[in-house]
Amino acid sequence: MNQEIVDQHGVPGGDEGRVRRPPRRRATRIQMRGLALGVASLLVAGCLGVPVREGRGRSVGPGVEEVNVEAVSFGFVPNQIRVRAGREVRLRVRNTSFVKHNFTLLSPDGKVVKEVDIEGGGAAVVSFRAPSAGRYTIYCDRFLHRKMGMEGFIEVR
Ligand SMILES: [Cu+2]
Repeated sequence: MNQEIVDQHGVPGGDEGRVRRPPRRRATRIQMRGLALGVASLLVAGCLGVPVREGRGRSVGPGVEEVNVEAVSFGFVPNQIRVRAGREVRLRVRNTSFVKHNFTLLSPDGKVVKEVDIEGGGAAVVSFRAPSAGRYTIYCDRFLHRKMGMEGFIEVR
């Protein structure tokens, strides 16, 4: 009630904050709508997280390749990893965010090879043997994380 009177009559010396409130609300609503549309289109495109970041296994011993992977909200860095076939691949995954993430590795035929939860600030070593060429999938299985960008692949060749 009090606010309406101030708005209608523009009482001098009235509460400035109250007088200006309606336009500010409208602006916020428009911004929110823009944000929602942006998020929706990114979800459709499936690329709300980090951009493409390429990585390569580096040799750390006979037949062993290692890759450092960072789990962030929401993505893996790198998220397109290349390793050589016939090696043991060691992924050192560090979760540098404050929330729990997960690292799931699927073989080229879609079977779960490894699956591990990593607490915020934690780390895990995910090792697997990649006998032949093919594309392995990596993603985080936490609710909606994959949709928000936590996915990528490991190309064995
Ligand atoms: Cu996650």
